[in-house]
Amino acid sequence: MTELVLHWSPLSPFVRKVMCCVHELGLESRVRCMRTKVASQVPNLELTADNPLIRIPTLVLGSGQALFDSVVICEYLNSLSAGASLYPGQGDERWQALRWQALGDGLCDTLIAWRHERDRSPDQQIPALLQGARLKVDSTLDRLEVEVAELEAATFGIGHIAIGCALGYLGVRFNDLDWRGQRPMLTHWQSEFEARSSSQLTKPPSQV
Ligand SMILES: N[C@@H](CCC(=O)N[C@@H](CS)C(=O)NCC(=O)O)C(=O)O
Repeated sequence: MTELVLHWSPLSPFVRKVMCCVHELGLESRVRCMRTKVASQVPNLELTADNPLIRIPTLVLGSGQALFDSVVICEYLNSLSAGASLYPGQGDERWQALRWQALGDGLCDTLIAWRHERDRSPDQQIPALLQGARLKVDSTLDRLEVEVAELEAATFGIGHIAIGCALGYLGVRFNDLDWRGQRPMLTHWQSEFEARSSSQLTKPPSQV
């Protein structure tokens, strides 16, 4: 079978999302991870040929064509699986799964933007951006706390993976943020997510 090459990095929550799908779908033997460094301020020009956006995850197929972003890659991987599926076929369940995926991915986007702003020297930071990011992260976590019962009732899939990886990224880059205190149900849900084998196998190394 043709080998798929994944441009990979250990701390990227979007790469982790793809790798969780790989493990959930039993596709480990088909995917080879290639360590690829990216940074928004130092574009990795070698990646341009596979992805003009110069981002990871990027998945190079046997044909040489490369797929991006994580949304497309995860659905492609799902299409390779003969048995398991991470996507409900149709109706409300499908839209809810895709909505949860958007919520998890959007949370990661906001956290990454927040981190970039936070890492600038204090005299260059824009307070409104920092406050806006905090507000969006808090409101997303509050909404997830309300939706935990629904998450638990739904068949595990792409939405759960996206949200679990976003919460994991909080632990990697925002350890100082006490998000768990007021959100006991989401805290419990995350510990169950982290106990899954796909989650254990993709756990990011502690903050570097
Ligand atoms: N929407 C994209 C987001 C991917 C993304 O933001 N990747 C980050 C790493 S976590 C990246 O490549 N950043 C480099 C850059 O933006 O220049 C996805 O779902 O894959």
